[in-house]
Amino acid sequence: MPRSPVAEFTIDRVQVLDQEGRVDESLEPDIDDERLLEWYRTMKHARRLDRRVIALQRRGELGTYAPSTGQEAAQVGSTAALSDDDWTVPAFREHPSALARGLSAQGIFEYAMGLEEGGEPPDEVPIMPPSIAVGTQPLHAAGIGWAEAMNGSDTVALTYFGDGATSEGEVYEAMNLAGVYEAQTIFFCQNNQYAISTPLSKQTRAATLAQKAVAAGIEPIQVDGNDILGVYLVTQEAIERARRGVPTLIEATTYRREMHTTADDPSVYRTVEEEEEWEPLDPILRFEGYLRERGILDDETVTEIESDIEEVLETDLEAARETAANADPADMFETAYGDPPEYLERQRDAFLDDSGREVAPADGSRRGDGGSAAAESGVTEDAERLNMVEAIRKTLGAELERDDDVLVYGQDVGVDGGVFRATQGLLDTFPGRVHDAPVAEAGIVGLGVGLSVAGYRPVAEIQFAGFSFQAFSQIHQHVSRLRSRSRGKLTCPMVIRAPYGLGVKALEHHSESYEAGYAHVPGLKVVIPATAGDAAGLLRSAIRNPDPVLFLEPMPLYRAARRPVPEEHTVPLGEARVVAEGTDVTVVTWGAMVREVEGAVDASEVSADVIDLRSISPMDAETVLESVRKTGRCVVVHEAPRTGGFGAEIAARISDEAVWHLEAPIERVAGYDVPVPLFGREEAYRPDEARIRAAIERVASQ
Ligand SMILES: Cc1ncc(C[n+]2csc(CCOP(=O)(O)OP(=O)(O)O)c2C)c(N)n1
Repeated sequence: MPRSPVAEFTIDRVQVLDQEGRVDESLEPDIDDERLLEWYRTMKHARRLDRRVIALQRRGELGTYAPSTGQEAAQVGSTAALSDDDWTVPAFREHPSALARGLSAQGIFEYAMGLEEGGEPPDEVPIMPPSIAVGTQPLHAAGIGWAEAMNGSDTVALTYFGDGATSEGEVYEAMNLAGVYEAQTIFFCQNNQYAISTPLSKQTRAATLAQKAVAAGIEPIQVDGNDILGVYLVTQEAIERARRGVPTLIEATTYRREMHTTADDPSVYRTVEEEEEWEPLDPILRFEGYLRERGILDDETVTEIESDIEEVLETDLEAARETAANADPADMFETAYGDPPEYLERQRDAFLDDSGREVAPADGSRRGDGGSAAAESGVTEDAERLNMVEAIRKTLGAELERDDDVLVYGQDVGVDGGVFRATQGLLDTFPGRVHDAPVAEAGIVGLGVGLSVAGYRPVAEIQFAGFSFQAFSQIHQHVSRLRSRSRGKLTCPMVIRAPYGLGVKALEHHSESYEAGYAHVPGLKVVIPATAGDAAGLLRSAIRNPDPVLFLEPMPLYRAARRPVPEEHTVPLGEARVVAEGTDVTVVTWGAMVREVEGAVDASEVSADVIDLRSISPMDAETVLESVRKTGRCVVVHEAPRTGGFGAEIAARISDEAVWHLEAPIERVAGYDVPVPLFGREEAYRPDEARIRAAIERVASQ
């Protein structure tokens, strides 16, 4: 039998109410009249909300809005199947679902007014704020569903996304990861036939979207998405399966009857005839037919419901207008961080006093105590001596021990102990809390958002920092912004560890140093230890920090000399370390370059302050500035390409606040502006002692 089928699949489609609103009694769910009327009311509410928002948008009062007209059954039917504790993880068109969860339209109006207030989830409803980046939020539902599975709870997470989103890799990653981790997650795809102007036929060659579940090994089902009873039924079944650790992809076929958003004109890409074909299939019409047939709806009730909705919408709109009238622009500073950098406070002060200039006090009074010559503050010689990788491993173990919410996961971190052995042995000591992950960086980071929301403190490993780019969307769009998006209600205190930098002669993409790019992501903190003690101290602080932290581990230092690392050692984020004190020049650096700089300074006759920045974001500008005010000279050394590197930011800060103290131009010793070469030319690219020494001597001699 040289060739035989190894897998076969079928996709079922469910319809309970046919196109005329006739019910298939064998499938009809048992729902009481009051509840059915409530669903109807919510659908009408959402429909009317669309009309109201579109009118207000046309008048210029509201901004861009994505209507849900035509998709009410898909959303209300699925949300109705959830319990109060279950999560919904929406995209941006899920107004009927939000109303079905008991949210008022006030938030929807506010969001359309461009106010974060509208995305702030109410305390009592487990719902994520809107997610605008297509296809990115299913990973969060996978993370929540995984967390709930680990908690042994019955809670599930249901995420909404569109047909277009199924073309995004992150949606596949989400389904695949949910399958692997037996996450209690339901993936609800509203196939409304279009992604803006792109019809389904141009989105995929697949005959159904439901079958995309098959590749991920989760359950597929298709339902007539304009049939609220069918949607309710399949969602109920999916919830039951999810509670047993079997995720489902539901494809609800429907039609977006309005424009994509208020900025869109559908007449450009579809015909009126096509729109008219869908008219009789409208979900509200069909449900109304069923309710009338059942004898629980008549013209009078419809009128009553409609006028009640008008009243409620008016009240909600007024409340939203009031929010807008009282919205404080300075609010944007309040929720970017749980533990904000002090310079953000100065930016806020400058914003508030309209001076437009944020200046630190010249006496350096805001300086942290990191700027002391006690090279590794708190490190005593009698502490256990560890190299960096041992220090990281030990700290991870200690934090797993200390806090049950800490969870370690990533590629090969379990049995293998990580490719650098940073997690070796942890799986044995903490079974169930150390997890191998599939090769899916966006997935690994995106899961962390869901895990965080569900109460965990995820410590994820990206195998090499050069592959963090695969996760950049999640880091930039969600990890760093969840706190501000939800106005502090939901946070993502995750740590993303990644081996980083040049020096181990690895393959392409294994040696990048993109700290400047990550420092450019507000809401995210970026740290780079240069010693074993700092690795332990910074990692411990990072895990306990309320904000997400990217923790970059210089590979050539992993197995450098063992240094004393005290138990329970912590190093505050945002404080530089003064490695050596001198008088003539300030050298600022971090990571593996610290060692090179020390060598260069030792080899030269120049008396230098050597500052290991340790935290790239927030950076300890005061320690740098104070030193430059003393020496009048500065050299910045980093591996990353010179242009746009973090050295430019340091030079700018010196220009802002200490330029009159300078006696020579600032020099940057950096990688060249070329892609990091393969290791055959790595030595030529990487700043070495000779280049650094020459720069220090040049600057010192001016
Ligand atoms: C990652 C990303 N790419 C592009 C966009 C711009 N965009 C907004 S909505 C949309 C189409 C989404 O289609 P679909 O997933 O079918 O959802 P629908 O809008 O139909 O609800 C696009 C391309 C975006 N928001 N995010």
